[in-house]
Amino acid sequence: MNRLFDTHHFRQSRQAAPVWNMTPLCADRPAQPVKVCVPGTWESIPGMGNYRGKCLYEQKFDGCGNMRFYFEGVSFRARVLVDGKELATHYGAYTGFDAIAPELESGTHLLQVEADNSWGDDSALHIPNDYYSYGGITRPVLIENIGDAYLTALHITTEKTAEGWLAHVEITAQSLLDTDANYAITLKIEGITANKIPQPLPVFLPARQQITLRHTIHCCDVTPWTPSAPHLYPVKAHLSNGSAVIDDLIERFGFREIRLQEQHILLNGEKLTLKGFNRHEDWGAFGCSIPLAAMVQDLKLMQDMGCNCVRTCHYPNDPLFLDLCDEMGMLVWEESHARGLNEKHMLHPRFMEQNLLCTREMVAQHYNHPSIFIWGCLNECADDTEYGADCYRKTYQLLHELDQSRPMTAALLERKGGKVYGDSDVVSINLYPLWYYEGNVKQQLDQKLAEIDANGGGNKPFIVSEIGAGAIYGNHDPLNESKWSEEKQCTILKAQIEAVLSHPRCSGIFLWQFADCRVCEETFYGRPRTYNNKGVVNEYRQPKLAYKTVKDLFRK
Ligand code: ADA
Repeated sequence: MNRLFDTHHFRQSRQAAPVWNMTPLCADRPAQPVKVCVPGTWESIPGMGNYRGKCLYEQKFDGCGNMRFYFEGVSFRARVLVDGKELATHYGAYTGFDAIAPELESGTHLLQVEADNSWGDDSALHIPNDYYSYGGITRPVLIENIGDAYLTALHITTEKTAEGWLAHVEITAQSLLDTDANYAITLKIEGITANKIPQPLPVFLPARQQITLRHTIHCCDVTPWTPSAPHLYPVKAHLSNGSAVIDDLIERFGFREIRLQEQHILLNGEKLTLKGFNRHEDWGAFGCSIPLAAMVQDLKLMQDMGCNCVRTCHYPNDPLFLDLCDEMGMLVWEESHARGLNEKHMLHPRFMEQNLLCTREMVAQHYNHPSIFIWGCLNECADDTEYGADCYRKTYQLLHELDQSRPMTAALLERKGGKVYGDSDVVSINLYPLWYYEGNVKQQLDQKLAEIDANGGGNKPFIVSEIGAGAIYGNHDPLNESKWSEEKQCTILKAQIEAVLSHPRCSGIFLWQFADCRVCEETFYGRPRTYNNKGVVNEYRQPKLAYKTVKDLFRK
């Protein structure tokens, strides 16, 4: 399953068989295929816990005609071949991509995927970092039959007007034909009454090209999406060639409006106070390939602690997790991939291309999730240099071009200069008083806010995007004096949360972090267990004492 709802009723779309043959492509490992489960990470396989390199995944499939293969995520470089012919390559673990095999003869064919998580000069975003870049086909794979033309995207933007709700629909169709042809698209939002029954929209598709149509539906009897009543609507599009339906695409969305008013973030006109966590996609035994039931548990634990939001630090998340957030009313800060890149990293010749590609793919693929209330990018990069600030501005600009219905922000490091406070919609700061350095949390917030106000961020909402402290699960110090004890973590978190939530200028807090996560050994030897241990649950979701501290304060 790649989504929590059917995305097609007409198109033949199935998940690839879960067991694949996988062969490590490395001179010092036996080139013997082993059976592995997809989705999954190879680090879960005994003997491959630290493998950094390439593996070849293979499976046979039956097919004929035009076939499409959709990969929700391969970590972190991918090469896709059918019957030995390369069809697609992709960089970046956290966004989906497809490969089309045109006009296959009827019969059994071979699908091969080369996944590669080795560091390299071509990689600007995946570098040794304070989280682990796992290897493998880590998210679901779909195998689909498509015709001569098919629907590639369906985006809904909802707008609240004095007369009621509007749904602005953008739908994209792609031709695989060598000649121009005429088609028609019909659209239907299930569960609403529209003031006009939508008629088929004519679409002329030039040979091998794609066309995007725009259409606005005036909707009556709408139940808006809110965190306490997360009402969702399916929208169905059909593509026909005059006589018959040839493809369909189903998406799901919610009617809701995000607006900024001076220093506040409003959801459907009501002021938001955000209380949530930063969450890495990482789970002890499964790495970044988290089973659905474990995702549900994560959300239930966070909601039990009184959270209304989660930040997908530091990359786009599995759409299944976002679907769950839509259904469970959890607000999401979704972020494009980049963490802690200094100016040298940002000067990498591929950096901007890879950063903007990931940003584009994130917005295109996750546009319809009503739970996503803000886009983030470039966590703690070099916002203090002219060149770095320019990279921020270009990324912000792209986010604005791609989506005018949501604000954007970036989690900036407290101790940096901050040339870009005036450029984002919301100003967000990561700070670690009482953990990395001593001090008074309120005073540090006041100081930072004075600097932000004096540098263009004064009339904007302000979020504490990271704050927290570490503890090793099971390590106790009843005297509450030593770092890494569960008791000390509670003391620090209590002071941090109280200071932030009582500060009149703060729209919210994202604690660092929900669960302990594995880090790369190359640069983070200083982290005990080679884990970032600032979770309030450990990597197996066993609660530390801080779980109750957060719950008491968030639920107060
Ligand atoms: C940062 C960073 C996180 C993590 C955290 C920490 O601010 O954004 O990825 O590294 O600090 O634990 O120090």
